[in-house]
Amino acid sequence: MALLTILRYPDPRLHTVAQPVAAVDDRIRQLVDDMLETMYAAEGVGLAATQVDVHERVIVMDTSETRDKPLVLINPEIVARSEDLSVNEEGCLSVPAIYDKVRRHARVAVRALGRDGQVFEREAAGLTAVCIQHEMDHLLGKVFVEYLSPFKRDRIKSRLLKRSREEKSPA
Ligand code: K1U
Ligand code: ZN
Repeated sequence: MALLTILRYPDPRLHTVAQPVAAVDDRIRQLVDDMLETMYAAEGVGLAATQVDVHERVIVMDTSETRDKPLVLINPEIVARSEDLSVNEEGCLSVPAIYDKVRRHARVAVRALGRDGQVFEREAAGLTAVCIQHEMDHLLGKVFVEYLSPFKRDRIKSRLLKRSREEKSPA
C-alpha cells in the first residue's frame, strides 16, 4: 500500500474528465487500496481518482462513524435523484481548510462496480448522498468551489496560492 499525493486547487489537473475503467484488474485493485489508505490518512470521507492525478472513474468513500465501512465505486452512474434538494456544508481534501454550503439532491441511487468487479446499486441520503455527488463531480473535472460565487472562488484561489507559496519558502 502507498500514500498518494492529493492535488490541490487550483491545480489545472483537477479539471480533467476521467475515463471509464476498462477492467477491474490488479492495477485498479492496487489503486483502490492506495486511495483508501490516502483517504483515511487525510481524515476524509471520500476521494476521487482525479484528486490523485489518475483520470479513471474510481471513487472511494467511508462515511461511517467507525471508519471501517469502505465503499468503492468504479464506473459509477447516478440512476435516480430525489426532486427535493438539501443544502450542506462541504469540504474537500483538494481545497484544504475551506468549507462552504452547496445545494444538491437530498437522495440519490448509484450503480457501480465494486472492488470485486461485480455490479451493485445503492440508495443514499445524508452525508453519503452529498459525498457521492461531490466525488462524481471530481470525475467530471468539477471542484465544489465552482458552485460558489466568482467572488468567493477567486478569494479561495488567492488564499490557497498564497498558502502554497508560503509552504514552498517559509519566511
Ligand atoms: O476531497 C474530497 O472529495 C473528500 C471530501 C468529501 C466530502 C465531505 C463532506 C461533504 C462533501 C464531500 C472530504 O472528506 S472533506 C473533509 C471531511 O472529512 C468532511 C468535511 C465536511 C463534513 C464532513 C466531513
Ligand atoms: Zn473533493
